[in-house]
Amino acid sequence: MDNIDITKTTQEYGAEEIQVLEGLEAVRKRPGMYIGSTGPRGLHHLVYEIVDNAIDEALAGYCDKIEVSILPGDIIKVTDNGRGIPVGIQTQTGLSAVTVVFTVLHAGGKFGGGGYKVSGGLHGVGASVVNALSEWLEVTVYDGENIYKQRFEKGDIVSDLEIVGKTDKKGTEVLFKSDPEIFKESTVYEFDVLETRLREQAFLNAGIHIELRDERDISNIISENYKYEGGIVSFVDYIHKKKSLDVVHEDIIYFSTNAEDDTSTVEIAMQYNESYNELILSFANNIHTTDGGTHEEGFRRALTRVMNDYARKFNILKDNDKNLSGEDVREGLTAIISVKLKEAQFEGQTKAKLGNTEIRTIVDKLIGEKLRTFLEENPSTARAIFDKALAASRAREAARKAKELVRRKSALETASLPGKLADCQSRNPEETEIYIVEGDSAGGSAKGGRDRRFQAILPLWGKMLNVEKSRLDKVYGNDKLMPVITALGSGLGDEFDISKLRYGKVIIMADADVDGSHIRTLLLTFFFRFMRPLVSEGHIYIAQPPLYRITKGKEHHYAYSDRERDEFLKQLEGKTDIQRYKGLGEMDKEQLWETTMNPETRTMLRVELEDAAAADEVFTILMGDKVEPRREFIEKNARYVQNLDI
Ligand code: TTJ
Repeated sequence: MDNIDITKTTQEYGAEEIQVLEGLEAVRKRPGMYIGSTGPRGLHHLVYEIVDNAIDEALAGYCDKIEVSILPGDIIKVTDNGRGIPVGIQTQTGLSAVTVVFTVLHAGGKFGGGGYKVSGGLHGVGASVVNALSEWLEVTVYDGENIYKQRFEKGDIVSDLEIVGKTDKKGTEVLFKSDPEIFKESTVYEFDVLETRLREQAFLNAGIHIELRDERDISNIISENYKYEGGIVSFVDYIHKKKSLDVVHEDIIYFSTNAEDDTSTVEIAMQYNESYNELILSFANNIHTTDGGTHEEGFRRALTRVMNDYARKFNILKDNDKNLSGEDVREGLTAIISVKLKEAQFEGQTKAKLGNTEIRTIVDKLIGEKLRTFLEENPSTARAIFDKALAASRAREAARKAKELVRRKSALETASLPGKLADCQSRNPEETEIYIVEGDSAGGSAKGGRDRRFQAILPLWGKMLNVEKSRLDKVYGNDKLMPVITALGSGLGDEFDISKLRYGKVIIMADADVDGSHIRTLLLTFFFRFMRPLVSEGHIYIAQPPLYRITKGKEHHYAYSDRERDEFLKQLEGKTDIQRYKGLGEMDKEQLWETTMNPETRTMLRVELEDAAAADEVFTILMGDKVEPRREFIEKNARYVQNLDI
């Protein structure tokens, strides 16, 4: 980020000349390489890239207010009250820093000034990428004297940086329109998506004021403000209030440290709630590290160690008691880990895992020293936390016994695979698939229609389990989930072992109705909580059965949405017959194969971790004990809940 590559810029340009910069051309050719996708995620990413620059200015101590507005036409405006991007001409390039920031890849970062640049979106690619992918972009700099302005189109300079007026203000304003030629799917911004991210940034950078405005409907301008003096402590509090979870102890525990050589800072906030779920959100340089990494590893390791040492020292665990497990001490824990470091290394396919090994030791040491002291100085809080962990430990022991009981029972019944499973012939997970099907009649069609060489069918029956209120011990022995667990073969929770997975693709096939979404939500929540690698490594799919069959004479078509149906109806003039499928059971085996199961012709949705997390959240709110949040959620999400109908 720090070295500005000027080799690809042309040294001279005139106001009228449209300049094509090689670097930015590459961005337009392969946008996905720079922003991940050209779908909605990439579209929103443009905003984060710009905002990150303003956050850096705030972290440097020169700006305390950032405003993000969605204007009519989905034009984005980002303003800060910082020093303003330097307007002076750089000797190396002969260009103003403003121009360099928007036209040279990986510019940004330092133009003198101390501190280190910490923020940067997932891809941390800089403002020039946003410029390249915008139909047009205008930057305005207020330097306390003059107002400077420059305009670009698709990354090309269309006007020089010019003085357009006088001012006594300081700051930077960027206005851009995402290019519909790049974002073919849509250039419409979603307020809620921006809100989540900007609020998160406000939590991670205590005291920064971010305002988000939606001015697209001028008769209904929406404005929200995010400013948290408490930083990540407020983040934990917000999560617990939003999910209306009761807390085990009132005080939110907070630790922070600065590395001796000043190359990194670590902050941790944590609090236990009465649920059975753990939520550890980790960040490196304000980027959500969804795949964890060294900061999370250090935290988990130290937490387990400190809790056990303390429990031994104060005789909470007796001599012949077993140690508390990692799962025990994290049950009901919400923790935010935020590290900021000079040279972050991001690893893995998605670059969402922190790799810096020194961070593991720093976090371990921080928790090792400060949590121990905290527990010793706050005995009543410690008591409450240990009661929770001991209850978790007992439940885990009960789960182990229940599991053994199930094992022994199934050993007696000789066949250990569930009775209703129609297994496939292949034993090679590279090619095998299991369809989890709700309902016996659909199960029948699926069994008849499948390719038995590599497709297995598991019909589900039995009572729905409320996973939200269940620990592992209830899952073992649940008649709806047990067949799924035994069929997949890869275990649960801490013992989950993906190498034992019997099918490479786990496909949920349910009706497009109320019961169908119920079972989908249940299964996704279950996989998310107890078999998370199955989700994160992309093994879970959702089958897409058609909604309609349209027949005209001997010709027939399947439509998977109302829009597709209407298109077919337009195409096929004359007398047509429409059949609406209310459920999978209405399709015969040939139809089910052709439309939904044949790998050559079917479409499936691959579930991403975010989808499963969303299902999990829906579950928490809708199945939890509290009435008020449930009502609120239903009012806010009426459309979604109509389909869900829990
Ligand atoms: C760099 O060091 C000298 C003084 O100015 C510093 C700087 O670049 N500040 C700065 C950049 N403040 N705000 C920005 C900025 C704001 C937005 C909204 C977008 C971009 C690309 C930069």
